[in-house]
Amino acid sequence: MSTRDDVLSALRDSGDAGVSGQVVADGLGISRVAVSKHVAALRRAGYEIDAHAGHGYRLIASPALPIPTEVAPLLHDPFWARVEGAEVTGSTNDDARTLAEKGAPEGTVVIAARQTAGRGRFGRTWESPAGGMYASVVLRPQCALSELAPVPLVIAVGVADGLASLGAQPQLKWPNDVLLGGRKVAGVLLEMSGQPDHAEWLVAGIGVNIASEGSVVPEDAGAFTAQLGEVRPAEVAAVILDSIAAAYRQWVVSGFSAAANRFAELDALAGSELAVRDLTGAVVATGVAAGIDDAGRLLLRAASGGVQRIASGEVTLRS
Ligand code: BT5
Repeated sequence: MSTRDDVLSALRDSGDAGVSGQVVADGLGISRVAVSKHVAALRRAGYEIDAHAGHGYRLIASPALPIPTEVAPLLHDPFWARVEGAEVTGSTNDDARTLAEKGAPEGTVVIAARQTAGRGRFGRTWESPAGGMYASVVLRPQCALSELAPVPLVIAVGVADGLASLGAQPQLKWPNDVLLGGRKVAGVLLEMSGQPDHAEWLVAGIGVNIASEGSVVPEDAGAFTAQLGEVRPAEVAAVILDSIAAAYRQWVVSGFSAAANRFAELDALAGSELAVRDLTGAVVATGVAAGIDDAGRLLLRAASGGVQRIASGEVTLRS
């Protein structure tokens, strides 16, 4: 926690009674001027804070955004080592990669409520308007790079489980899409570094569209609707992150089978006629989707009855 988080906690803890700048300063071992600078920064970040001579500071309202200061206190899983981020950043994946390269521990998360350079896979754009959840998690599994193939699916299962626990009915589209009402509500971007026999770090980036007061949802995309007063966007983000931690831990401890079973339950493609394309858009395989294998590859049953295992590619339904 940063000093700013500590100042915010002191304001939260004091409730309606408020707390004087001097008491906060003494409690944190900083000057009153430093407290007033942190209060000014919190106001710039959207916190409404009253200041009255005699009463000190009083927290009136918090921003309804999935930003670090709002999400961090709602995370329950001990997996989370450190919560970083800002209201807006270029790409949380870039920020998390920088932290990972500097040695940030597993369980470090960077979160923002808007991105100016959000990325999808293969350099595609991830639209990241205000109010969505944009998070990147540093992972350090003790394994070879070749064992990481199922991880995007594990993370997607975590996102789907989080949405399901909030009452939504998500589906999964191989390899990394989470759908609500047939539309993409979330995507997962995995980036990594290491030697063939040893993964040094992984950064799992997760973008989730959240529809709430003041948020924007990209056209044609799915969105989880967070009603203010019922479930706040910061809570949606915290539930999804905790659920990702649980899915990841299960993979580390027991392997892919639990996530694979869950993937099969939520599989939006099973039984559909598919075309798989490579990056140039050329069709490289067609057939009927028959689930995934124990390495997370898509199984495609051809008209001849043979089954092909697809490790990567873009999948579209054939009309
Ligand atoms: C993904 O790529 O689905 C991975 C998205 C990962 C985004 C997160 S946000 C936090 C972290 N920081 C980053 O910079 N990135 C990660 P892909 O499978 O390549 O899908 C990209 C495609 O999804 C685009 O080409 C669009 O067609 C579509 N798309 C873009 N933005 C979208 C959105 N907000 N909602 C739904 N679909 C979107």
